[in-house]
Amino acid sequence: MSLPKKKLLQAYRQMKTIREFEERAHAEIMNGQIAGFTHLYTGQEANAVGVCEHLNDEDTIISTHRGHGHCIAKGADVIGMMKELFGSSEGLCKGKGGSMHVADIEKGILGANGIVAGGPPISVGAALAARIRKNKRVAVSFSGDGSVNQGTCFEAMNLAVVLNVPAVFVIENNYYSEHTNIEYAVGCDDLKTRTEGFGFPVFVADGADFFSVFDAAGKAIDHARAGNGPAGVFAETGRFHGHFVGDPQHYRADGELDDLREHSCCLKRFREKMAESGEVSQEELDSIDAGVLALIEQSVAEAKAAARPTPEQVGNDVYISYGTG
Ligand SMILES: Cc1ncc(C[n+]2csc(CCOP(=O)(O)OP(=O)(O)O)c2C)c(N)n1
Ligand SMILES: [Mg+2]
Repeated sequence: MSLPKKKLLQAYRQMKTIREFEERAHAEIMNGQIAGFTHLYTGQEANAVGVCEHLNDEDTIISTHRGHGHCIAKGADVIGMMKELFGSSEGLCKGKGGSMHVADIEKGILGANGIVAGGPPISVGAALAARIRKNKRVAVSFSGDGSVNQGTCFEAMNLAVVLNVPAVFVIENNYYSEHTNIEYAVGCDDLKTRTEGFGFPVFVADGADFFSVFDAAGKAIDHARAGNGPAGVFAETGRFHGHFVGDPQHYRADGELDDLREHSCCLKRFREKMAESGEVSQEELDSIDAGVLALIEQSVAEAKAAARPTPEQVGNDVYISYGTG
């Protein structure tokens, strides 16, 4: 598949930004600088970017507890996000969201979501709004292999077909729900066919390969945007950290993490493809790396210096007033 060079550079920059954001967030959490419960997306970057590169600001995404990557890929401001993780009142959600509730409505980011399979029903609502308004928007939900056993996921998929709405269900199979392997937790070993049983097409991707996800997501999103109803993307990928930061990961096989980082790294794969095709030089990618590292450094410096919420602000932006009229 050939893509304009600008698009290739953008895709690599986005994946690298997510990787460095996550690795730095990990370091800052371990240093005690970031409080709260955090789930890192490292290793799964190609999924978020391969999907979001097809979307515009008006399209919506709804994310998961592992949501930083989805938000960055959809265009969330990286400095605002780092401030949010640091609990600053200058953060994207004024410090009230934190890692698991980053949102930016202007960018179509309806929010990360701590409820497993809480996203798919919300995306069906957003897709229904798009269908009624005839605005050609699509509503994407990201969710994991653990979400596909939840009733809310089944109900959302069925309703999306019944209502014929432009919802795209992106399922990221990283083989684990918390510490439980998919082999144990999912009774059916063909999730693509099981999901297609709801009545919409599902496109399978190699979740460590940007081009594979971009291709599958393009087909699903085109299908939904054209008014043909929902579609799905099923991508297999590995997470390079534990379920949450601090997870000792005793459930992993010996060498599993090294193997993932060696053979399932989307950045390495992207570089290898570019070396083969010659479309982008390694030096150009090195220069993106340097720019991303500088941005992440700046985001942490600004987040550390940024204002913290005052006691007076505790109740602000918590409730919406609909007025009395
Ligand atoms: C409804 C609900 N049940 C249980 C949990 C606890 N929980 C948090 S993450 C998680 C596993 C999710 O696995 P998966 O959907 O595969 O996403 P991943 O963590 O692998 O990204 C569980 C069970 C929850 N947050 N919400
Ligand atoms: Mg999982």
